[in-house]
Amino acid sequence: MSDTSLVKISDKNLRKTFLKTFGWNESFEACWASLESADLLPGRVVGQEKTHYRVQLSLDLILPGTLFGKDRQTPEAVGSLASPLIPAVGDWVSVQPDPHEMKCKIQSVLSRSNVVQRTRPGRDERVQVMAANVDSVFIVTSANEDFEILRLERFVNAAKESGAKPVLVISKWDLVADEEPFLLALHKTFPNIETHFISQKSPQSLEWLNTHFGEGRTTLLVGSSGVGKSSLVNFLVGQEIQKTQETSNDSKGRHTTTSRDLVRTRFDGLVIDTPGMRDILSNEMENETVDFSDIENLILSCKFSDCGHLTEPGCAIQRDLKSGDLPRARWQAYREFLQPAAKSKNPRRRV
Ligand SMILES: Nc1nc2c(ncn2[C@@H]2O[C@H](COP(=O)(O)OP(=O)(O)OP(=O)(O)O)[C@@H](O)[C@H]2O)c(=O)[nH]1
Ligand SMILES: [Mg+2]
Ligand SMILES: [Zn+2]
Repeated sequence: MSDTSLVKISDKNLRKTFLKTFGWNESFEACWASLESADLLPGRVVGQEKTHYRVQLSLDLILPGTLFGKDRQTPEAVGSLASPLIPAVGDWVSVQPDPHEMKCKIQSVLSRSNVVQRTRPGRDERVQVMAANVDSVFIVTSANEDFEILRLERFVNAAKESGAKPVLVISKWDLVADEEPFLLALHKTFPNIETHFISQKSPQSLEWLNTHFGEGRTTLLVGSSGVGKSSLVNFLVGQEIQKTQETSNDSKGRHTTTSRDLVRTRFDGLVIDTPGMRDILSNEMENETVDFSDIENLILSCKFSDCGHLTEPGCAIQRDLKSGDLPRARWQAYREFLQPAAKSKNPRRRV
């Protein structure tokens, strides 16, 4: 870490500006006050890809963050709501910066104001936190075959359950020949949900975004792959920071975005881009290549940090495989994911 970065993150005024800009509020402040925080700094998790985190520590400093040190401790939860042990994007965390290695260690997760989560249907009903401390959720769907009212309803309900405000964003409006069926269906099912029709080709259709974002407000984008979430993020930031890509026509689909990223918009406020997700009720076939957080979280509770998950005592994977809580197929998929070169009769599907 350069000396200037160190000065910046320890400067009180700069810290204040950073915190305000990134959505810090009184309840985080209260939570922070309860911490023994002499050598810790508050940061917001702005990136998550599997167990790799990126933590924003000042307006212009983001450090890679690890969950635990050699002692493999999971971070401590502070406060009550959800008492998270595993941070998600959007979480406020306390970190110990490591100036030599240019990284930081996540020590604790501050009490969340809310979480948006998805459910894996099945007998164990696993839930997976998509993002924490979210004010609104843009449910993005393109005005083509992706448009499906029942699915949108599930997203709207998940947003409502989280306490965040759902906003329907119907994208690629430039491709629509007949607007009527979309308008009718939306009006019938979601008369009270804020709805916007956007096209990246029409600046007018994007004007409402000027007023949506206020300082520190966090908006999460969800929706299928290829509906234009990252294109929207690029517009909001005013720069091509996220890769976007034409979706393939071979019905296999593919994810252009593979991580969850929180960035600051040029309208103030923050936006979280996510990998495409067709449904909030995930079925096992979807997103397997990009999201194994259920397994990674499980591995954290194996007794030994170098557990091979075969015959070691205290292995959480073996335990859950035995009980059936972890389906064998999913474990297999995870192992194939780690060794993509391994030949498999059933190549992993990319959705
Ligand atoms: N015609 C039209 N195309 C658009 C619009 N917005 C985005 N696209 C195109 O749609 C394709 C997919 O856009 P992305 O922004 O990568 O989609 P995404 O939702 O981020 O996809 P994932 O990262 O895979 O989840 C790109 O080729 C974009 O240029 C729009 O308003 N109109
Ligand atoms: Mg994307
Ligand atoms: Zn194990």
